Amino acid sequence: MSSSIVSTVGRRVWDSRARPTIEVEITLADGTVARAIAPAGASTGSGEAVDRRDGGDSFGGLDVRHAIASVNGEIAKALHGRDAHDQTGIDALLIKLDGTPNKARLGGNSMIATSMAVLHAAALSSKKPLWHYLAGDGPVSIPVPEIQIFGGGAHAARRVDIQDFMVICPTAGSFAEALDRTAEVYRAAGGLLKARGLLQGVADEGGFWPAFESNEEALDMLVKAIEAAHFQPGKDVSISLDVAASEFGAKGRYRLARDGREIDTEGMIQLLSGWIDRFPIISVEDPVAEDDAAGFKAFVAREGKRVQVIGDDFLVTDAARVERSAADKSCTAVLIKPNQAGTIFETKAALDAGKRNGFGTIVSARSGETEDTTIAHLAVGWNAGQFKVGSISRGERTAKWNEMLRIEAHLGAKARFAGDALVYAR
Ligand code: 2PG
Ligand code: MG
Repeated sequence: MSSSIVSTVGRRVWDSRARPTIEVEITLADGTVARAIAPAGASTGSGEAVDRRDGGDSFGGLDVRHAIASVNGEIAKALHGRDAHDQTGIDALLIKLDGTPNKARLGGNSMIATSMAVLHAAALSSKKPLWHYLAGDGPVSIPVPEIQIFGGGAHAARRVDIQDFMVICPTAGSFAEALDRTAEVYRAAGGLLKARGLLQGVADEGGFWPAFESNEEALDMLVKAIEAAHFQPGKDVSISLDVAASEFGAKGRYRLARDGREIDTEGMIQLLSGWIDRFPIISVEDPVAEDDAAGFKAFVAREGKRVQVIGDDFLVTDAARVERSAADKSCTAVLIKPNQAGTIFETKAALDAGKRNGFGTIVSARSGETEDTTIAHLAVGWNAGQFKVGSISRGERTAKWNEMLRIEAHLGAKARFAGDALVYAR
């Protein structure tokens, strides 16, 4: 068969934090060659597929030689002769081969790079762009981007507690226009920081380094930047937060180092509610820690009509967790990160579970990224409606935004911008 896999090769490449990661290259009988690279998180959920890292001295224990050996050994052997179009069968095979609940044996990193490379090979061999291969001839929408302006939390040495201060423009006419607005806000934010002597470079995902005295000062500054860019906060440009609360909270206690206090779940919810009152926030991710299901429920009950409530560390791109969360109303949206699940099949299952339950679905990059643009295609081909990649600077981020611009341009008049995916605009 022309689309059968004749070789699977793993190699070590580098991510945006100077850490080793895995690229997998698949060759098919028809000569198709396709590649994909595993990303890596920093604020990881405990339920995620785990990366296989070597430990020891080199690169702080983060080397991936063993995981690459698995790709070149048992994975290559198992995939040999398989039809690249049989994604479901190949992913099931990888899961079985690994045999652990959290993918620790082969490594989530080697598995997702392999799974994505197979998907690319199938699309290439069909001579279709990946998004088109996934969507078939059905209608597609271009997702609304949420884009970081200030990076904090684990991505900025915990300089502020909140991890992502982002803007989101559901009222833009197109993806391109949403990026235009964001770039103006980013530029204005840089100008304001410079004027105050606070410009100190960028954090892991390209957002400005948060040299603020409090979390609230960052929100204040974000609104000022939106205004300085001549946009109306809450109308042209709104705010989206990833609190990433598991990074500073557990067992119902939250330590806000920047604000110098420790609060309980109720205090955390009140703090966020106060911000939602005062700032044009329309989306909040991981408002409480991953072990605080009751806190998630309470937050949805209180704020679920005013803001989208996203589970990231809490749902870890896991279909069963999404179903549970829909049943107990603990989220209204799910972040979709392929490497949290470990295979494309499981990633899609989590997205489908979200859609079935009326959740918002946000395809997302990791804080450790590369030039790989697979997620841009997944976001369109799966009609996710929303897309999160970090900031609008640094090449590993712009690679994805720019790929989406190409897809939007290619679709021309058929490109429908999914602004209505965020019904919270207020
Ligand atoms: C997140 C991501 C991206 P990380 O928490 O949503 O911002 O971070 O990849 O470090 O988990
Ligand atoms: Mg997150």
